[in-house]
Amino acid sequence: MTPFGLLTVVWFGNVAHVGQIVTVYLVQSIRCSHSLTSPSCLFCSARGVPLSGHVGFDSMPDQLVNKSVNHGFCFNILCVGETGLGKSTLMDTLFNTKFEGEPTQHNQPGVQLKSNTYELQESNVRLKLTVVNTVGFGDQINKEDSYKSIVEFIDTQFEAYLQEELKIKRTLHSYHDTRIHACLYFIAPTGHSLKSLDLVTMKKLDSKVNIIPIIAKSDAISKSELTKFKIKITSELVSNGVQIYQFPTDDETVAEINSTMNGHLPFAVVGSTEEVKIGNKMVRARQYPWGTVQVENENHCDFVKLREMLIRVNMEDLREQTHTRHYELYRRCKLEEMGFKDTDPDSKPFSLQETYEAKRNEFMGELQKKEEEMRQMFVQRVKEKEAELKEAEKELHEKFDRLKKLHQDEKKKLEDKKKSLDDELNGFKQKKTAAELLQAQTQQAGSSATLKKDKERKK
Ligand SMILES: Nc1nc2c(ncn2[C@@H]2O[C@H](COP(=O)(O)OP(=O)(O)OP(=O)(O)O)[C@@H](O)[C@H]2O)c(=O)[nH]1
Ligand SMILES: [Mg+2]
Repeated sequence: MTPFGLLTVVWFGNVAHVGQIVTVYLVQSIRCSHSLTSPSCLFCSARGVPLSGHVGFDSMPDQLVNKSVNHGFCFNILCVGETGLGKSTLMDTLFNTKFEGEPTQHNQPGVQLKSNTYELQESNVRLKLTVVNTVGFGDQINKEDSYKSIVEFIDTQFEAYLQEELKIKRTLHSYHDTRIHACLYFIAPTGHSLKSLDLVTMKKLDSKVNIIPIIAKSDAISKSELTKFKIKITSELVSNGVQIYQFPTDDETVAEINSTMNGHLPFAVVGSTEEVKIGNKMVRARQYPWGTVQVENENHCDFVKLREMLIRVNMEDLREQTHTRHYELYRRCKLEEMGFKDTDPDSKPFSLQETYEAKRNEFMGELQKKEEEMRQMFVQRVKEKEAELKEAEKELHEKFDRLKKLHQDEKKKLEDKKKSLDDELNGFKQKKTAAELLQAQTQQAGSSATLKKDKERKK
């Protein structure tokens, strides 16, 4: 236990946020519970030294506030809701300005996300506000995939932040953080129940973003219907396991107002940029033939509650929740997907170096396995080709032998024929010679007989 027994701790939040979100979250008193010094206890092991005078580190909160004010803040709101539900009007009303934006046509082929960033300044505080709109949401006949582009958009912003974090040279202090801090989900003032599209979309988004459901154009519902509608929506969200953002109640300065406001969700809002004179004051209102709805009158709608909760009380918590809950989940899943882990199978701490080496070994092992497989496949192919070639060679040899034999037979036949023809020719030649001899003898006999006859005649 520290000599003081009581230690005041100023909690700054996540280190990755320092320089970016630098607000003092909590000044809390922590009492160390160990009666004897425990070496593992941070507070027991820290040696307490009594100060004999004012040193000045109690100005740390002021230093942080000054630094963050100089740096400025950023806040990103995603407005999800069907076309024409009053998203742009509500944004204009919330920030008391006129953001540009044209009404959307109902003939969009799919849902697109359109983002606009504005630099706002109030007193000496600068706010970089990004408003993202879901263009064409709920306009398609088949709305099955409507949530996909929203989920993709949110993940893309997380991925961009993760990539920045993983860089060797990080510039997170000047990085424009585009992660969505609050999702205003606009519910149509049907007075019935939530549409399937609303339930599916909210369910898909609840682990990625802080959802604040609001009933849009709530001047269209009567007071008694509105109470029932709110109860119905809340019970449907609970029964479908949709986690909406709860205003935090752990900080006692805002615990009471936040817990009361949690009971008012979903806020029933009315938006208008039109100013009407009520009494001697100009107020923002919507005028109808039967009366006027004042936007900032808490008896008329919950607009003021929404503004209080979203901008004045919980803006920082929304930013913190985005970083510590939603981004952390995305980051964890992504790193696990990439093979990083904090502990080994025996639950022993596993350093980044070890993870890298394990991953490298795994990769090298896989590479070797692939190489071996390829080698085996190559050998197999060569063997197959060799066998094919041998078979072809054998067939060729057989064909050659067959042809050779055929040729020899043919040759023998021809030789036999030649021999018989030669014999025939010889026989013919002998016969011819004999015939010629006979003919010569006959002629000789004939001429000697003629000569004898001529001699006898002369005689
Ligand atoms: N009754 C009523 N009408 C409203 C309210 N807010 C806005 N409107 C009207 O609804 C119409 C559409 O408002 P927008 O703010 O353009 O709606 P949006 O959701 O931005 O529309 P897209 O951007 O086209 O999707 C306008 O005529 C607004 O005056 C409201 O709270 N109550
Ligand atoms: Mg709009």
